[in-house]
Amino acid sequence: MARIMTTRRSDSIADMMPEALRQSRYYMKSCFQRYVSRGSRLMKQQHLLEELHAGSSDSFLGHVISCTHEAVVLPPYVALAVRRNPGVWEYITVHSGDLTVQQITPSDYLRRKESLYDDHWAQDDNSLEVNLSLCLSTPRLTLPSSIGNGMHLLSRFLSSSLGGVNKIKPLLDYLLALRYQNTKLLISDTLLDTVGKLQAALLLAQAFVSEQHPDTPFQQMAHRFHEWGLEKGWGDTAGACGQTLGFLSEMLQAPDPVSVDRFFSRVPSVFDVVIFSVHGYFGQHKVLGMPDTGGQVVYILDQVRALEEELLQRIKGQGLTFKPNILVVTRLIPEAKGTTCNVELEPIDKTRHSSILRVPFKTQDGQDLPHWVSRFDIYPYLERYAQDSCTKILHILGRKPDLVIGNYTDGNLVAYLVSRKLGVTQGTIAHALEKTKYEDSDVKWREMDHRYHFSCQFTADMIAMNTSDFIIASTYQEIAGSKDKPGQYESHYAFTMPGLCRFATGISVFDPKFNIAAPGADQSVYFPFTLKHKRLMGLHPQIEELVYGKEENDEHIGYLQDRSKPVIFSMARLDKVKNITGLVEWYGQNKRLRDLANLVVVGGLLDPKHSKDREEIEEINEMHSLINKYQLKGQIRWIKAQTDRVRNGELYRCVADTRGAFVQPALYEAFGLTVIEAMNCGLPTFATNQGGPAEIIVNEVSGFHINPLDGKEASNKIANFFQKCNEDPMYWNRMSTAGLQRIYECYTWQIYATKVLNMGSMYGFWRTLDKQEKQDKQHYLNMFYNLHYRKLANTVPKVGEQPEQATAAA
Ligand code: UDP
Ligand code: LCN
Repeated sequence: MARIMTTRRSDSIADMMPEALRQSRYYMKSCFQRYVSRGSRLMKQQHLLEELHAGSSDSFLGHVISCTHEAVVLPPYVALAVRRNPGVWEYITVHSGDLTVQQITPSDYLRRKESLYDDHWAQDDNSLEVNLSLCLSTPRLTLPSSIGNGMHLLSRFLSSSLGGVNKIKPLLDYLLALRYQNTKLLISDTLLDTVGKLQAALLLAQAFVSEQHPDTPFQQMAHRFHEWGLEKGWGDTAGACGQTLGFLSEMLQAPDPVSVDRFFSRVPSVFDVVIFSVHGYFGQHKVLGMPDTGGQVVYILDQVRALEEELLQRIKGQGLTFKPNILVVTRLIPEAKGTTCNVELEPIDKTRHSSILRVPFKTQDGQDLPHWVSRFDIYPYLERYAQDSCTKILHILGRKPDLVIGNYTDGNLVAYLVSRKLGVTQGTIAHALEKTKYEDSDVKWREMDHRYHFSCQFTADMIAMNTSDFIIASTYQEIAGSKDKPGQYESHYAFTMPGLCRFATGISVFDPKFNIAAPGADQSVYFPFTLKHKRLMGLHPQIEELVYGKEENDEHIGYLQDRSKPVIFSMARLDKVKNITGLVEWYGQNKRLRDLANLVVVGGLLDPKHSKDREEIEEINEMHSLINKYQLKGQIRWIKAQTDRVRNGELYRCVADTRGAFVQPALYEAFGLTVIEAMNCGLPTFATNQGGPAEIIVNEVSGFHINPLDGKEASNKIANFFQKCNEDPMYWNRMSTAGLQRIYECYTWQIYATKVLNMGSMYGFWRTLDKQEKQDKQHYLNMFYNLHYRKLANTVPKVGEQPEQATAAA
């Protein structure tokens, strides 16, 4: 049997194949003959592995197939899409008869794939193919391990590209343009119009501030600064000014990544931020549990608070007195169902300068669209929405925002349109990209389009990802997956929608625009159960009734017979992907677990007649049938979706009081806010190994990973934990503390806000470099928007103009 050949990243599979063939020609031939024996088809990795000869798994062929994501079989050829590392793809064809191997381009591979679905289109030389890897001077990350750390590369790249007096001119131009309304910041555009003059002024000012007491307020030095052509914004004290002046001097003299980083974290360039979360219901009360809302609403409200806090600190530190403004722009829904979603402007709780701005969708005859519209159906409204919201934003802010951030496909498309119109920095957040949620949703787009309009959605995603100056991801896996599974963004590298468009290059995860900034949980709501003085004892009678009451009604069903047992807790929307029914089934089937702990789940509605969401209705019915099937009453309490976050925070803590655990059993979770909420409360947490939680939790250190596809193993893992806690009571405490430690190190909103504002500043400068090339790419994308996307959006029926129907799957 052949050994696995050791491979380096630079080795291509095609180059190594001849040697592998020499080693095991017989096995390879029989394997490829099996692949082609059933005619043309698309084979996924699992099928490829199944048909691999049993003895070949540790051969070179076994290695190649284990890295092959999928294969297009077109006898006598088999085309393989091989992924040997996150983000690194190679496409090859193997002739099943003579075993010749050839490397092919992504475009060739996609054409072959298309021919399985729409041969006519695949053969058409003029079918629409786009290649979005257009900015050739943009540096690229090289190592898969650096993916998601774009700012790091950028500061290195900037430090090398700004070296030398001639090359520093773009930085001078950028500084000359810095202003807030009529106030010029940092340097005067009349006095310091050359690099030499700027350097001289910096030297004078540095010498001057070094003689002052570090606490001397800027106001006392302002007139001297002004004489040298230096304006406000360097710092609030002599000490702070000295540092900023020093960082800039270092950059002008011999830039290095550290001074670049430091300088851009000080530049007064971001004051007003607009965040788009279009589809709604977006509000602060009673909206969680409405169709399409969930983590995104929670995330944005917390994000805004953290950004405002950080902006206030920065502005103060810069010695300025301007007020920041953050606007969350969403849809105004006249039929607001008891929420405030029909209110135009709503201040955001716990902030001083942030508001929700709601702008209505317009019907064809210019009326406000009254109904809620599913996020899958809103494309025809977005362009007009972008125009209308842009007008409102300018009116409210009285100036252009400095940064526009989109959320989800609709928000990102609107962010593209608005930032393009205003010429400001654009940031993108996806939370979840739908393409990876639905298998083969690209090649089978036609089958799903009437329901999901993926033709619009994926096109909009490609436009926004490519126009955006930076992309904020919550985890590495969101960008580039794991060793075995491609990431959400990575799956947009090369894909095709036969009959519509071939994205020969969509987006590369090695682009330095990708950055990981993980969210946190509001620590004033989700704090450790041990902080007795902060605990909300007044809520305990309500929580007691919710969890331990015996009454069964529309709010809760089931009851807990033995309250001495610890509680296994889970909370999520009642979607299939959240797999709450899976957890109930695992629990039902595991007697040991049932003996050790009670189960409390919060989610959805309890009566299928009260729900309008197809998926939720199915899940509600499934919950009832599982409770009956496994006779769970006495051991389970199922509580309907809870919208009071403050009480939910106390609920997590009350579960911790029972020395219980939180379980997040999702089939896939993009990030998983509940995971960090539970960990913030000191509740040991078991979470899915599919998606973000796998990264949040270090398995067996700060919590546990569970495989949602192996309920038996998962439920045994949970049972083992409770058994171990019985044997060693300190074990529970150790896991609780380790979870908290992980949160404080990596998952706080403060860390997030610092990173995001640094991105706003650094990418804001970056977009001014190599302007011509970037503009060319923008023009290409604008044309794509105009000629392609718009046509697609116009074909989507304006369902919002008819009465509301049951929503598509979430
Ligand atoms: N949530 C809630 N009540 C519920 C279910 C969920 O308040 O009945 C909150 C939960 O605390 C979390 C958010 O909704 O803050 C869900 O975010 P997550 O990332 O877990 O999932 P998503 O719904 O975004 O997919
Ligand atoms: C959307 C999701 O599906 C969750 O996984 C995330 O936690 C949430 O947004 C916030 O990012």
